[in-house]
Amino acid sequence: MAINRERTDLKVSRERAALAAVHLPSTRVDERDPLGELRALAENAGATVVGELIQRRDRPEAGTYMGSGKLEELRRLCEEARATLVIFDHDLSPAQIGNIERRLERKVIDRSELILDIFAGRATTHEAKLQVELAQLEYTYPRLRAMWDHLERIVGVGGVGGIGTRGPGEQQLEVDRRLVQRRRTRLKRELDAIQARRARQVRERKVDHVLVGLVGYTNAGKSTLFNRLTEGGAYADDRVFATLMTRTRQWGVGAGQSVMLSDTVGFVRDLPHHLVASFKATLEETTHADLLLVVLDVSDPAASMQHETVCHTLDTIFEETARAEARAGRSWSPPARVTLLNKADRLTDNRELLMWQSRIPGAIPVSAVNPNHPLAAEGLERLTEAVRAAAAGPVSEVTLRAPLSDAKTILALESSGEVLDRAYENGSAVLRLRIGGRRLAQIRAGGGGFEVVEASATGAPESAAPD
Ligand SMILES: Nc1nc2c(ncn2[C@@H]2O[C@H](COP(=O)(O)OP(=O)(O)OP(=O)(O)O)[C@@H](O)[C@H]2O)c(=O)[nH]1
Ligand SMILES: [Mg+2]
Repeated sequence: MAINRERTDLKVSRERAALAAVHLPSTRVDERDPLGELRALAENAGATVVGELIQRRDRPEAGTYMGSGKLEELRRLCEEARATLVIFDHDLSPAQIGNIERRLERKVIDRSELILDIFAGRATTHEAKLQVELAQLEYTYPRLRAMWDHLERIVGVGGVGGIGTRGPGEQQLEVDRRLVQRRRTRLKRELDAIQARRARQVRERKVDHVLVGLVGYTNAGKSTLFNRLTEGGAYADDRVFATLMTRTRQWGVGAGQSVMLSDTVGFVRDLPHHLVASFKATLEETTHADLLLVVLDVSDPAASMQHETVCHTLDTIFEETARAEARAGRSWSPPARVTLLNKADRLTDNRELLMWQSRIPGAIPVSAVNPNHPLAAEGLERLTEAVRAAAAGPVSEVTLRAPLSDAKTILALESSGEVLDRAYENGSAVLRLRIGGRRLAQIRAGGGGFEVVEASATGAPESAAPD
């Protein structure tokens, strides 16, 4: 990409960073450690945090967000701590960044730029890299003009000199703008193709698989749970955003049933809307899921805020999906949710768990690293049980006839449902069963040759009918 200027080099690694925040009355943070999340993000991006400063205000200062006296204090702090970079815990307009940089005489980035930098460092697949590049372009592009004005004033234009109203900066801006537009169009087209392919794959997979998604705040323990449940190899690490792309693996939930479990990218507070859009493909599978496991780190002091962020983001995505599906004339209903109270092993007693369970009915305490911990005991069994029930679909009573020669089908039927009656006639087994509709459809899709003799008064399970 041929856009080269200092402001677009927003790499955070190896910088000495000072953290700054303005807290407005509406700001929601963990009071015990208000800069904890930003610190974790900065460190994950590779910076060394050398100083922190917070200002409380009723409203932001128009030009600089932070008040002028506090900015002076921040400048002194940066000098003493030899900070090379200042990271603000909220988003700033390009003009505000320009003004603050001039006051502090060092590079200033905002929360979105930091998150983009982390995403860029973690993206490993082709799709993830394209998404990051697109998100960076979309965030940077509207800022170009303001950045150029700013740069011309503080550094001149890279050796060319920036005098006059239509200086080289202005021409360069035009070139950049066209380059950015063209690149953006190309990226979008390529991503659309990848996403259409993915949507097709998801629909195909859905025919004979139950899809279960792990979602939750970054660092909640999704990948650790994913690994434990699937014995798969997803990357788990104490770094935020360790997982940038969805991974899917088969998870055997007992009684001959399995579901497809997906690990997803973690949520963060205040993810800017265009970023949500850019990363929606990563969350796309969650809208097709039959069931979502919402993983919550109950040992985190900010658990409440994290839970709200996750629920709010999911609701937003699902509202958009519902509208889009309705426009396309397809019927769609959002996946059911089960909340997992993870890292229960870190709690000292069950008071917090009880609080969460009264707040979220059906929430299950678990521990991904220590499943037998007393506060999480049997959590994973309860989870597996709940998933198996959801996977089997609504239970009803049916009478089925299957040839005795098809032992595999008979075994699958008997182990998946509750046998109420069993009879043998003319080389066939006639079974009266209570069984989940989806499970029945699955056995049929797996080649099971049986015929439905009689369905209960509520009718045959709908999804048992061949598609
Ligand atoms: N004590 C304890 N630590 C856990 C538990 N589950 C996960 N962890 C730790 O929490 C950290 C984050 O776990 P991950 O599984 O990478 O979290 P994630 O939700 O996948 O994070 P992102 O991919 O960044 O969204 C790791 O250091 C895990 O070892 C748990 O039940 N108990
Ligand atoms: Mg992960």
